[in-house]
Amino acid sequence: MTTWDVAGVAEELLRCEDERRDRAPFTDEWPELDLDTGYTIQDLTLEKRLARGETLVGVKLGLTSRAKQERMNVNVPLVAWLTDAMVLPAGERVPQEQLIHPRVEPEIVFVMGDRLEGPGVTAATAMAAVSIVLGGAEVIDSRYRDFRFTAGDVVADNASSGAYVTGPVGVPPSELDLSLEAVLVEVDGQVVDSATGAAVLGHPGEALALAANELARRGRVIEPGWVVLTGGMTDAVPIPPGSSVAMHFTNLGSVHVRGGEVQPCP
Ligand code: OOG
Ligand code: MG
Repeated sequence: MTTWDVAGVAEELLRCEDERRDRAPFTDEWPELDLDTGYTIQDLTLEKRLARGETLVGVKLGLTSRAKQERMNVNVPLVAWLTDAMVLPAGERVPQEQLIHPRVEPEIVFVMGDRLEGPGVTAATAMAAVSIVLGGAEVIDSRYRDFRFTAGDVVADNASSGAYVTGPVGVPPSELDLSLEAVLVEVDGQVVDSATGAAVLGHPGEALALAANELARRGRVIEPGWVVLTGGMTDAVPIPPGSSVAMHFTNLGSVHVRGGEVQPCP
């Protein structure tokens, strides 16, 4: 008999985050924790983040590329929340003292100009609401040991949110073909992976449309000024203390992420 319920899982996930403690996925004990239940838990954790003073700044997509879906063994794109506490200013080290086992992935990032309300949003209508496009890097940090989870677990865990960095170059969407926008992932000076925007559901605008339509189901809209991370274009790479990762985009500049200071886990 499981003793978990949505409120208990929401609390435990935030406690793990605060204490830098990983754990087994809840579905080991509560297999009924499906996508819908995961979203209910995710919304509860957002309420708790807001109640402790964080501000909602946007949304992130997860598992929008085949590279990510195959690696994480979850075959459905996800939507999760971004708050101001997740902003990592360019040039700052990964806050290792707050994280369990951070990994970094390259993402195409939108800043919204107009409100975007689903359902029925297409990639074209979604892109028309974007003000600027940026290169970015997301530092993900699952609360599940070894990043092992089902779709319900990872949705509940706010899609492994940790921190995100945005790049130095903002371009209006009309000036770029985002399917062809490429990124090279470099770890300590060695290229380890590459992709183009087409890796993200064919075009990152599809991810934005998906987010708007999914949020409509939850009674929410994408607001002007929000940041949208469209999902890792490649598999994520670990960023241990002392390492550095660079994401070099064709037109969106380079985003550098430096590993944190050595911090033994408690
Ligand atoms: C889930 C988070 C996914 C992305 O961009 O695909 C995500 C994970 O990989 O732990 O942020
Ligand atoms: Mg991501």
